[in-house]
Amino acid sequence: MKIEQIILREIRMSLNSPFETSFGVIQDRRIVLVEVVSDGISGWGEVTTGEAPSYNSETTETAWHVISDFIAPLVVDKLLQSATEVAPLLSGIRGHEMAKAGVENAIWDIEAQQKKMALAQLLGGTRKEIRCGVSLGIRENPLALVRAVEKELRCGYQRIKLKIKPGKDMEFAATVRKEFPDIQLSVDANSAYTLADSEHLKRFDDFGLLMIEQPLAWNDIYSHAKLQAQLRTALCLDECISNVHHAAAAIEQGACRIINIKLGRVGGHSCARQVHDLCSQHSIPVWCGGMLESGIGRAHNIAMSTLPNFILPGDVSASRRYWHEDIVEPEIEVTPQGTIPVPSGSGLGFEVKRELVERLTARTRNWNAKVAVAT
Ligand code: OSB
Ligand code: MG
Repeated sequence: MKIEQIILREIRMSLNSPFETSFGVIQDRRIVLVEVVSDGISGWGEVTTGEAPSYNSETTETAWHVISDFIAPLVVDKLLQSATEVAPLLSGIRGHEMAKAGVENAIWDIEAQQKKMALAQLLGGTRKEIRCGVSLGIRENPLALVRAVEKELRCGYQRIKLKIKPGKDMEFAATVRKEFPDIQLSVDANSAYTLADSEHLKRFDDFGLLMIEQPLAWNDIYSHAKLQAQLRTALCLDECISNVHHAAAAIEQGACRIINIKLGRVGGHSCARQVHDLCSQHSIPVWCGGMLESGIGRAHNIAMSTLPNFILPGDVSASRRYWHEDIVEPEIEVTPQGTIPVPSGSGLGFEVKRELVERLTARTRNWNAKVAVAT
């Protein structure tokens, strides 16, 4: 496939309600969308950066810069046999995984459409439906959290994850567990603790949690290994894993028993599949994390979650939990059993609502392949 055109757009979307994590409150999203055109086919990718460098080091603005000044010029006009060639092509650009993933994933969408296959099938996915959980932001008090959990359980979600931070942790988890003794429950601290808190964190062992996600620093696998050795509850790494070498180190050191895979954090479908396969070989279950994506990022998450080792329910939930109106149709819906049926149409299996995207667009940039001039 010849990469004929790359169109970068920043869209503005406001979440239905603010989402609070240990690093802050998220409300107004600035999302970079990547459209790549080859042989008249458009493929779409989403850059999953936050607006601030609080989850990892990337931001909407750094992704715009790195795609504009380094990635797009390298990719436009290239003749590729497969989307697997994109990661090696970009390997000279250090880091910036989310920026890279936005572009690589758009090219995966094109390849699937060219082969008239669902993206899930092209990736080697085996599931016809994926299992869904929800991630609940920090609430004012435990009672408000219990009400939120109740609502999600009524919708059928199979696992509830509670965001926590120091001071809004034990009492919240204890109250939810007491109210719902049998549900699959986990907590996510987004790096809000240190090893000095290990006595405190051990108290989570009383709550029968499925996992504790990323309690310690975003780039510190070593300390997670020290903590895991002191806990009965499984640790799950999120922020720490941005490539397959990180996953190998974490597994060998015993830093976690579960890994959350996010397409953006690891740089796209190629790397996500490598991490998936490595975890599979070591009997480490994986699940798909979320970054408050629009429908485009969500559709990529659904495709990835069909790989066989995505055993645990992911943070991939219905469009309506996030947005008044999503940018894909049909919007992503969850069954009363807490699953999403995997679409069978070619590529992502969802249509992008172009008019809506245009209306939400705050800025755009365009790269075109050189046109051959007849002499
Ligand atoms: O750590 O999983 C996380 C949102 C923003 C940044 C980090 C995380 C999250 C979530 C939300 O938990 C998951 C979702 O998209 O619903
Ligand atoms: Mg997380």
